[in-house]
Amino acid sequence: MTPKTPAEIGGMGHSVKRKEDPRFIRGQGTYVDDIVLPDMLYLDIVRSPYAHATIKSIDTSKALAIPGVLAVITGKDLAQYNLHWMPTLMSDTQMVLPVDKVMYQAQEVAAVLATERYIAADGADAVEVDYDPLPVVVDPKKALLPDAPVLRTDKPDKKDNHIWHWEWGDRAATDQAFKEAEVTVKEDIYIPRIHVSSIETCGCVASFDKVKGKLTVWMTTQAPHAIRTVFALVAGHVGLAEHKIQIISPDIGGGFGGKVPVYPGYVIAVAASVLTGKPVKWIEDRMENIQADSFARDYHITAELAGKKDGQLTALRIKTIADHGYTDAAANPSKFPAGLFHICTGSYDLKAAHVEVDGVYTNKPPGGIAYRCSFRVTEAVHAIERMADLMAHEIGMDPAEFRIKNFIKPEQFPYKSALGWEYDSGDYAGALHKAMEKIGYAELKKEQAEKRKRGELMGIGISSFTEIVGAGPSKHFDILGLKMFDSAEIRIHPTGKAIARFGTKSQGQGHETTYAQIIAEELGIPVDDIAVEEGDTDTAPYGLGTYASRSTPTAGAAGAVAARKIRDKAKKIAAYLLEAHEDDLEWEPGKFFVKGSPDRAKTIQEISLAAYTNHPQGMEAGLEAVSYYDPPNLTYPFGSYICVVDIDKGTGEVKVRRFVAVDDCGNIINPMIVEGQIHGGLTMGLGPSLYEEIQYDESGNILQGSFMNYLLPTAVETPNWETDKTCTPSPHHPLGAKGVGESATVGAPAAIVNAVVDALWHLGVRHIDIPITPPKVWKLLRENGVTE
Ligand code: MCN
Ligand code: CUM
Repeated sequence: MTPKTPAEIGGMGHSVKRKEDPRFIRGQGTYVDDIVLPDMLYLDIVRSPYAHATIKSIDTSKALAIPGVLAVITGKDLAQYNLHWMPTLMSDTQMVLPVDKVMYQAQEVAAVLATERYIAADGADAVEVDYDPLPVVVDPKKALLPDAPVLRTDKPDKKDNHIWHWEWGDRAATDQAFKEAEVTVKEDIYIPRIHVSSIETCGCVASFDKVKGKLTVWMTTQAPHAIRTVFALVAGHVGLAEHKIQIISPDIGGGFGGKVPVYPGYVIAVAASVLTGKPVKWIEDRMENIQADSFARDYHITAELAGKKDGQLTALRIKTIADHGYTDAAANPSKFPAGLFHICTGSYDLKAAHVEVDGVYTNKPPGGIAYRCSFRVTEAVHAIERMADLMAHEIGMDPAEFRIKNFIKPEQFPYKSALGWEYDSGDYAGALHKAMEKIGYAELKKEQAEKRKRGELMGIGISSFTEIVGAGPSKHFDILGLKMFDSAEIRIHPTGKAIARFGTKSQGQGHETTYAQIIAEELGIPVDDIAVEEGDTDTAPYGLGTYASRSTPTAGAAGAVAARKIRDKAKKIAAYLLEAHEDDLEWEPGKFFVKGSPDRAKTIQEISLAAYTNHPQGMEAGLEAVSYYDPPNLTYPFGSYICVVDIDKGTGEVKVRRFVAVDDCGNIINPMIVEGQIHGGLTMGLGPSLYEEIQYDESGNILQGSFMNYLLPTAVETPNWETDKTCTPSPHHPLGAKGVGESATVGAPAAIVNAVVDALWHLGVRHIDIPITPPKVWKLLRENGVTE
């Protein structure tokens, strides 16, 4: 797309350098832990060594004897104010601090308040808790057995560990299609628990001003307004009304979905500040972050695909057990307990589909956050892209040809999927062809055939994913009743400079730059003249926050709509100044001019000044607008990824030799930022594919509780990503843009697994669960006599 604005204005399509970077690269960002207030106290948390145990007693005397320790807060203290439990995003309940039992290892048990951070930590070590261990349930399938101990004894009516059953689609039509199928394939696919490892851990500074009765909380949250409302609803009975609560998300060092939930530490810090009248800081350390914060995925999927011998797919059937840990704290739109998992028909034109998911309690920390994926889409994409590959291999058809045969065709858009989604636009074959050309697919196939003769293990894997982002149309999507719109508010100052505030909150995505570009595009005001703010609930308009790659589809659209309202008013002012009729004016970036006489023009800066100094009589002064944008549909970005792997026969190590990613997110605001999003996203797709997994032993002990064994890819493991794009605008978004922040993380794992299985198919290998670690592959090679 050629930009419509010149580089000095920097509207859409310009790779404007990020306005936020000068402060970040100089170490001048303001993160929560940078906030220091006078008389600030520090909180540290006592955590449970047991995954399931009764608390017999808590002895705080030794802790309280330490000079500087001011208080030890327990569940019983919070229970006096009915703050020992809190609601989760899925209307379940979660302990802030336990009164009688703990439900997972590293759960919060008590909190120590002290004058200094290290004194608080010493205090936490000195708290003595007497536990009585209870039987532990870690396997969700065992949790469903009739003799399994019931975990949620706090719910008097709960007689098992089953949380909910959810199903979608046409069961009868799907069963019928399977009966009539010429070929079917079936596979168990486990998508393990993983952990968001943002550079900055979670934390807050809570400051309650007893005189003003106002609570200010700086916190690492992706959704400040929603948090404010939830705080007001939960703590209204202790006098915290919504206008007396200010949530500020300052700079955030990565969110990736892990900073959507409310963690107990936030609530305890707020309670401590309200009780003491002093500011209280709580910052997780790295181990607490990895062991106790909410986790992603943990989906036990059984998928079946039906089709004809010629490769035509007909139907998909999926059953899933979702391990939620001890509470359902998943970050999903309220009406969808399994998120948008029913995007699992993917990029294919299927006649019928049916999907079932059962949520289960186990003795683990809460699961169900999204790990750079809008609500279970990675799980869905992984399932369909694995199954498509399995089917192609099964019938002996090239996986690329197989996909092209089954893709939804460009002329079928808007396309209604078998599970009810209306895909907005796409050209799936276009993206796959581009990827095949870029990687040299045909030559790679030849190379693979030759290598196979020599006994070398090389695989080629494709993933042609469809993402679903931008929740959302508020008729379907809400979180605890809050409709999922988003907002923008723009004010133009008399000198033609602007401030714009949004209801979302960047965690590294570059909104200060890209939102300014959207306004520059619409009003012709240079990017440098537009200040963008987010994350302060006292100043920003109400919005639902940044996750699910929704900022561009929702708040970005709101920015364009608000800017257009301003342009409409600017046109009236220009007509007045130019003594012309409005209908005779034309717009080009940055000015209105009289049709046919380009010299008779007024720049947006001149118009801005006139809005405060010389506006028409009867018109309100000023130049500003607000938009609360409720998207008519979601956006459906897509892409085709091709991965080439070589497998070391001696060690089982998988090496990603090449990875080509062709993405399509419609019209692009900032190509450099989008490329950065894709690079980061691909690396976050690589991690879980080859390295990352959180496991528990039978007693509920976490096995990957630190970066010693929870492995993240570094620059050494990360291949050279080769990226490219196609552009299929969204027909309903004001700028034709789709979200992109999560596409690569969602799409990449299946390409990697498909490549590994492709390398090993001739040995009889049909599937490998991620992460594909060297021991897993080595075992397969050994079983097949390839290695000793
Ligand atoms: N963009 C663009 N043109 C498009 C689409 C997007 O220029 N057609 C730009 C946007 O303007 C924005 C960025 O790309 O600057 C991402 O936009 P979008 O896809 O709308 O996603 P969000 O801004 O809502 O970001 C959320 C998404 C999610 S959900 C996760 S998880 C994730 C991700 O972004 N977390 C991140 N990328 C991240 N990047 C960083 N650095 N840190 C995180 O925590
Ligand atoms: Cu999906 S993790 Mo992001 O939605 O913040």
